[in-house]
Amino acid sequence: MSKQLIEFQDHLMNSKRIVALVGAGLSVSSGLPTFRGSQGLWKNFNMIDLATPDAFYIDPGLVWQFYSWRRINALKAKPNKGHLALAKLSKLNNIEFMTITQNVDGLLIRAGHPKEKLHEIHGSLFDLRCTSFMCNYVDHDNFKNPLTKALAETEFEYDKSGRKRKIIDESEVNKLSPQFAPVKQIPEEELPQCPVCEDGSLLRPGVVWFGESLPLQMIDKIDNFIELDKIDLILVIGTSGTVYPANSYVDRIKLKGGKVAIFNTDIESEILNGEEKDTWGFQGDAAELLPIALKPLIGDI
Ligand code: BJW
Repeated sequence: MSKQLIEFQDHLMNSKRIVALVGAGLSVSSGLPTFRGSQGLWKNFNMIDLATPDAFYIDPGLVWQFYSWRRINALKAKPNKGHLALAKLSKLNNIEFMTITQNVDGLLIRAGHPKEKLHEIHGSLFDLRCTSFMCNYVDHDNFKNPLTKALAETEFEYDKSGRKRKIIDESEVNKLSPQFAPVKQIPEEELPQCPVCEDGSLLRPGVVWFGESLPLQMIDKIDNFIELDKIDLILVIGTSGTVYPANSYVDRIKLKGGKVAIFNTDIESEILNGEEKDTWGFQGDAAELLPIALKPLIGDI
């Protein structure tokens, strides 16, 4: 057992208040891609570019096909051992615990993580919201597939003449010519519509895009938990830490004397060498690392 793991587990056993901050890396071994880096591609598009209000405004049909594909993949995926380890940690009675997840895939809930200790700060793939400013219609936990007839078959490619071709392997996408039309055009009336608005406004995925506000009540709950008393430990799992406000929690907790444990396939060498104060780094697949690191508290998975 490494010196870092021994030190971490010693601190873990003595921690009374713990926060887990989760990102896309936790769901990689369940088969879901991350946003940044070589994995973050859907057909010919960069996933980050599609997860924006501008992209939806310009071409809601394209963005709905992207989210439809994500919904199908998330439903097909199974929670991995990392999700299960975290869910088990969240159910211990002798610690105060909260998970802040940036993931919208619902896998932690499906792993048995109690909803009241889980904060999905970027929303959920399975919530749909009305786009009308005047309407606050939200459809929670909608697992229907396809959402409309036009959104069926997001696994197909369409060429310029409208012929479809099934992609067998996602790696094929990179071999397509730049001219290849990657998705079909869908008129707005064939996309999910609000059942409440009389003019049938568009529904949109219930996720938080760049420049949009996070759910304020949820952010308040997180702030209260962090400010109430010192957090002994924050587990930073599979996130690049590039997005605010998620990335601010680590420094806030550290400033108040909390320690940090990072689980990621890509970790700076200073952290791995134990040169960063109050920070441990565990490099590899979070799904494999978490059950090992948390074992003294949660036992076997
Ligand atoms: C593994 C692994 C394995 C791989 N095991 N690890 C300047 C201009 C405009 C805006 C801003 C600005 N400066 C700051 C802002 C704010 C902006 C922001 O942060 N921008 C930065 C990019 C600069 N933030 C916002 O706009 C947010 N809103 C906001 O701040 O409103 C104000 C407000 C705050 C608080 C209260 C009220 C109001 C909104 C941000 C919304 C982000 N949305 C997205 C899309 C969500 C929907 C969807 O899923 O489609 O969220 S973008 C995308 O990034 C997604 C993710 O949740 C998020 C974080 O990504 P994550 O999870 O870290 O994934 P990756 O791919 O980046 O990293 C994966 C990691 O896993 C890597 O490190 C790998 O190494 C690792 N890994 N395999 C372990 N097996």
